[in-house]
Amino acid sequence: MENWLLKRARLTPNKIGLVFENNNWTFSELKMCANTLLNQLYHHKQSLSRVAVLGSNAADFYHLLLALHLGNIETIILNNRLTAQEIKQQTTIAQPDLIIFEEKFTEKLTLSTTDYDSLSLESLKQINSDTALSFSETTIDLSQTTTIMFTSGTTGTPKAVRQTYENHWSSAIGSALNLGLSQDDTWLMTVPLFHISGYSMLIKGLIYGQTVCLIAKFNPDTIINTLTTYHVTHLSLVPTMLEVLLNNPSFRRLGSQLKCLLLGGAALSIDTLEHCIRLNLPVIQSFGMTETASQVVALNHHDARKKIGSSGLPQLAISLKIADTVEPYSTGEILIKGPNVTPGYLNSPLELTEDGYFKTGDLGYLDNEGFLFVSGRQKELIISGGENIYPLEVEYQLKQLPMIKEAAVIGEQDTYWGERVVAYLVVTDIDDFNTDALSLLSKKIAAYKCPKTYYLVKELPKNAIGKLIKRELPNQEIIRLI
Ligand code: S0N
Ligand code: AMP
Ligand code: MG
Ligand code: MG
Ligand code: MG
Repeated sequence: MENWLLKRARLTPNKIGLVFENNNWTFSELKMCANTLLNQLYHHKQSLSRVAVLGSNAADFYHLLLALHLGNIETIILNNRLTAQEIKQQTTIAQPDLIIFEEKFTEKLTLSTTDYDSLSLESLKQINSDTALSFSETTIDLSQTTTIMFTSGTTGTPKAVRQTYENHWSSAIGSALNLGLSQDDTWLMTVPLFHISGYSMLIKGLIYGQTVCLIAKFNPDTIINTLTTYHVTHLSLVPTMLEVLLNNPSFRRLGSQLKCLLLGGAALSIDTLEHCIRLNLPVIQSFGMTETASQVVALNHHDARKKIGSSGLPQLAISLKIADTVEPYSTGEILIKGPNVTPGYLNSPLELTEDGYFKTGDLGYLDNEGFLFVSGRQKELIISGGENIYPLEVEYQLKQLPMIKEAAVIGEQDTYWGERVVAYLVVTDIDDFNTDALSLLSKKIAAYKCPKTYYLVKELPKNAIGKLIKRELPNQEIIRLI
């Protein structure tokens, strides 16, 4: 297959491919930007097979991702909310040949600079590349890994998910078959480019030939302005973003003009769904993961009323079943097989059933018509505002802090975040406990992982053999609240 950017620039050169802050780029211009950057990159280093990038939702970073796609260079896309320590851990796992970062993130690389060749995007753009280095016109081998994204691991060590061209291709085609496709569709991107929720839109832009309106930071006013100025038809959101937008009267009015409000990354509350249906908002609830290159199950908005709470039907190429049951309404682990599923992690084996299904770690059931209802999780995971947090990682870091003897972290239901991270702590001296120590945590782990509330307790609930019983934590007597 021909490289998607090259092919797209040939098919629809004059169509707008990207809009960002009052500027726009046709697909032909996007190809030129990517070509220039790739040339500059090769002037910096001749041989590159894997590059890590740390950037934000901005045109230059979008161009960089396209350049790496054009050069067929495996791209590790780092979450820019992580701390220097977490980035160090991930680069150690993924071993890039080079790290390219936006200058505003320089301090996040202080721990990695000595180990890796790194270059800011700003200085990359300054490299004199008058002499064009020839790089062969790339064709795509579908089985090849093109992107790597980290997802939280149950053991506290993040897992590096490999995403092949085939994963992205199947995801884009499967999604189009479900959601429909028209030449005039315009997708607004306010989810991060570093998550598959955002990056999958960049890929869809190339494959479908659609315009992507990129937004630097989630903000209702910017979203509303963009919706009106650019005739946006599609908008991807996590539930927290939808909650914010629903409080805005202009959005409640404008949203019904959209074709698709794609919701993913976490469960949406039934109340919110019903509210959307009353407002005639075209909400499409979906289920997907980094490991499946975005949504693999989606609920058509025509079925939304009939199947309230369901994530919908699997895409055409996706086989989905519930572990250990064939009975409808029987709950078990959600198992998935199909071309969207990652071939594996860089640093740990992919958990598959004997018949080759990917074990999602999520719980759910199918109704009598095969609609999926996600009902919980087997894996110990908290999802706050669409970001994943593994309690073990937070507990480990808390226990490293002075005066903390024991720590247990759980998610509490929250109307805004979906789940909010809270910690129960046993400290050495409750009266003298210095809360300043807790602020050290945000140097270790991303701020979104840090507990929003701390409960100081005398002891943690344990069973006879000393194992923590997390479900009993909310019943513990709270001595002090921070
Ligand atoms: C919800 C967001 C936008 C909140 O961020 P915001 O408002 O920009 O916050 P800041 O101003 O940066 O910070 C303010 C304070 O809030 C804390 N904070 C920020 N985010 C969180 C969070 N998630 N949880 C808890 N706290 C948070 C900051 O730390 C700061 O605190 P202080 O002041 O103490 O420093 C933002 O979180 C966001 O962008 N979330 C979305 C992430 C996302 O896209 N997740 C999806 C991941 N999953 C997938 O990609 C697979 C599914 C999928 O593909 C998909 C998903 C959605 C839609 C479509 C699809 C698809 O299938 O295509
Ligand atoms: P990530 O690894 O960041 O891509 O997050 C994927 C996880 O988000 C899944 O394994 C689920 O736990 C959760 N998730 C995604 N979609 C839904 C949904 N519709 N309902 C409930 N949880 C979801
Ligand atoms: Mg550096
Ligand atoms: Mg995950
Ligand atoms: Mg985020």
